[in-house]
Amino acid sequence: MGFKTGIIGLPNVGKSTLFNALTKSKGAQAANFPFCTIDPNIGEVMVPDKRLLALSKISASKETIPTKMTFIDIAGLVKGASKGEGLGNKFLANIRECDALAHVTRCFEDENVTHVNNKIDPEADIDIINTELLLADLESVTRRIENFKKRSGKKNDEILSLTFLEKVLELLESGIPIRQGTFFEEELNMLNSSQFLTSKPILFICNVDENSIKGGNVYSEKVEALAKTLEAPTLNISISIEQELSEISDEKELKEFLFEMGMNSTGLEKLIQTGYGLLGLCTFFTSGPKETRAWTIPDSIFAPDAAAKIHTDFKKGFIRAETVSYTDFLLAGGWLKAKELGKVRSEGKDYSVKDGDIMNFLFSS
Ligand SMILES: Nc1nc2c(ncn2[C@@H]2O[C@H](COP(=O)(O)OP(=O)(O)O)[C@@H](O)[C@H]2O)c(=O)[nH]1
Ligand SMILES: [Mg+2]
Repeated sequence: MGFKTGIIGLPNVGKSTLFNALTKSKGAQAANFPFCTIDPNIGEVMVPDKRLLALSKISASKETIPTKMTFIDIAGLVKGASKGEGLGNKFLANIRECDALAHVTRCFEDENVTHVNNKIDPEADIDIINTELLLADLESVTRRIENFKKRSGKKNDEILSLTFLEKVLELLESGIPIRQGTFFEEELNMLNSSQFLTSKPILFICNVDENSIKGGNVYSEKVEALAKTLEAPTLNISISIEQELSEISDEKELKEFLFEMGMNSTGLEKLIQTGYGLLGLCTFFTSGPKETRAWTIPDSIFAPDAAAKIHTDFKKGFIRAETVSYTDFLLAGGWLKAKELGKVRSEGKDYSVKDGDIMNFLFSS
């Protein structure tokens, strides 16, 4: 499964419609009724990347395989979720499994679509959800601290230190999401294994009316200001337009539609780009006559770890990696010419992979 982004927000803000548009799946029910998505819906989306087709053409590959991102449509959180309101605990458990969160806020007016609190006020909406996530973390950290203290004196196999937990507690008690705390490297490792909700990277999606995709509107401006204080990026997307876009299969028609709407790219592309940046991800490629394929990895990991994405044996028996940059590969017109021109580097275990690298791993089995 690819990197998992959970779509969260209050009921009726457009989460399932967005999910459907993203995955073109009819699975998530889009209906004007809070709680229509009882079970989380999981969908995989191919990551659009223009470089992939160009490489595939050069290598005359039989197959072209994009990398994927996973989206999860999480049912609407309501006030009191941390206390089990609505389907509280279940929603929170679904959020816990995600790598990042896309928080959808309602920034469009439409009297036919009910707002759970009867007022379009995205700041208040965000506050409701943030509070629930903070409360859930607060409860979890308090429980962990209690357990920690109970066990003291006995065999201690805790991965998380008490100092770390108390630091987290202090942040949460001041109403600060964990992601905004400052942590030492050791603590960052603890953070990664602790599965708190407010430590996950988050971006805000302003679901705006179709006239506000470019410039935003009064509501999205408020979200943007609030997101700044939370150090999180925002995206203006018109989900109803995305729904229309998702039904167009002809590429030329899609381009014309985008042009008419004054858009440079679809919301999906914007979401994936921002998600990639937020999560610190990049893409490397493998390319040959059999297939050209894109692989998602965390930014600048070492070559053997990138190799492990393809197969664990590639990492175990890693010898070196023939590596060429995307531009050099393109200019040379393939592996052979790139080698002749001396553009193919032989990289070892300490090489940190760059976005766009084309790699051929040599390994002993
Ligand atoms: N006008 C308008 N309606 C929308 C938009 N996005 C979703 N809706 C409508 O809002 C209602 C709730 O949408 P849904 O995706 O089920 O919301 P969820 O509860 O957040 O999953 C449905 O009737 C949608 O058709 C939008 O961008 N504009
Ligand atoms: Mg829904």
